[in-house]
Amino acid sequence: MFDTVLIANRGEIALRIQRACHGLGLRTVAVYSQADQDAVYVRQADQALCIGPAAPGLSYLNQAAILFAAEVSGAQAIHPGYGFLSESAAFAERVERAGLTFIGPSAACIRTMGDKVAAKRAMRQAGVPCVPGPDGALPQDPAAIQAIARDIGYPVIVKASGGGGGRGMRVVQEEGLLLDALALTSEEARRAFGNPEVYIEKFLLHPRHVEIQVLADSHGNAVWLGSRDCSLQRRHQKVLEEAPAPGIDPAQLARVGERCAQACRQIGYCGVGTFEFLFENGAFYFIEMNTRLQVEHPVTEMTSGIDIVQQQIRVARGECLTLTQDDVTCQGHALECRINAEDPQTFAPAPGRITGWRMPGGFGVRVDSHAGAGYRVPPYYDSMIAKLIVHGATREDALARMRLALAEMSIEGIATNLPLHRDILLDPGFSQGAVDIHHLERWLQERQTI
Ligand code: MV4
Repeated sequence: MFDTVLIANRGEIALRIQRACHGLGLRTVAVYSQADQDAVYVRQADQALCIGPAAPGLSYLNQAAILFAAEVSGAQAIHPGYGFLSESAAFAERVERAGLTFIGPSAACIRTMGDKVAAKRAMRQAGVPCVPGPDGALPQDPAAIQAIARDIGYPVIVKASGGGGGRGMRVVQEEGLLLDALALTSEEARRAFGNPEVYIEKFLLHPRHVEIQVLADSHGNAVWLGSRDCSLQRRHQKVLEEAPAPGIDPAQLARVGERCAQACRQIGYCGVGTFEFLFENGAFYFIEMNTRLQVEHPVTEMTSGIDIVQQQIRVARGECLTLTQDDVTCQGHALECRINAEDPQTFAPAPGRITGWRMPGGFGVRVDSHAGAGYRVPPYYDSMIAKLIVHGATREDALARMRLALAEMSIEGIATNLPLHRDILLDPGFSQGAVDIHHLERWLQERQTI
């Protein structure tokens, strides 16, 4: 049991986690780099320790420095947030070995899900529907490999087992290109991830990215908290997310959600997690599981009424889930715009000092941000400076609320993608709902040429 949590992250999520801790009566220890010493969550923490210079490798990724900070501050638990060390099985293991609580699943679960072949095998065994393709090692014999791909049907996609999130993939259109693509992807994967293993799947041409949020305790209980649609992305960076995924039969969603919860029970998963699916022609295909709290968790909080971060901390303390699946309902619709310090045309990062900051508000409007007037956006990290989240009774209500909130919101001194979000909210295609993963890039292309 712990009463002090070290927050091994920065930015909006460090503040979000700190609020959850304080809400539970827990003390917080902020660790920060020299670039973040004036941040609001550092000032509001019960204790704060500098762990190194701005470069992430020397601070937020510096495992020894973070463990030392836990030791000197007396923190008994470490929350990794997202990114940085959140999906490092090695770090989770070191935290456990030091006698501390890693606020996340076991190192073993992180390791299994980090290996995409092992993850797919585990999920298929648990009855989660997967993309067609083998989930074991590929045979040595080139002819046998070609037979597998022929069986799946072209185009196929070659993915690195150590990849994920869009890294280490190659689409293959015809048999003549298969073996070279496998060799190339494997060699790249060996260099990038230290793991040359690759696998083959059917390449889906126009899927949506639909994910399911789960929450599990250490006593074998697990619930799913609804769906999110994250199809609106550019170069594997999500831009706008929503809950629930529009236009999907609730009964079908419930069947898949229950399979996800059952899979958690089967593998002894504890904490929050996300099952990523491709959704095409009315069918779900599992691709990856994220074993961390995600950026877009607030849309699920708004539709479920559940504080996901507090729940995550409570199950890490060994508490039993107090909610059953029947307690979980989805009310209305939520949208989240990721507000980045970047050029709205070129997407180039635009760090610098914020001189003006006016946030929207009112019923059904939420802003998760650590920034404000006078804040200097450092150039060393992710460019996201705020998340604007709205909730409405219907998707149409949420869209209307988001348009007004975006009109109210103003950030001066740096470039942001606010104009991009305002334009997206005027796109009839997006407003209609259920766009595929290529929609945003297609729309940006068309907008360019007009
Ligand atoms: C795919 C796919 C089509 N077919 N797998 C990209 C990120 C990684 N999580 C998996 N990705 C994809 N896997 C099969 N079998 C298309 C993508 C993909 C994608 C997926 C989700 C969100 C955006 C995407 C953008 C391009 C490609």
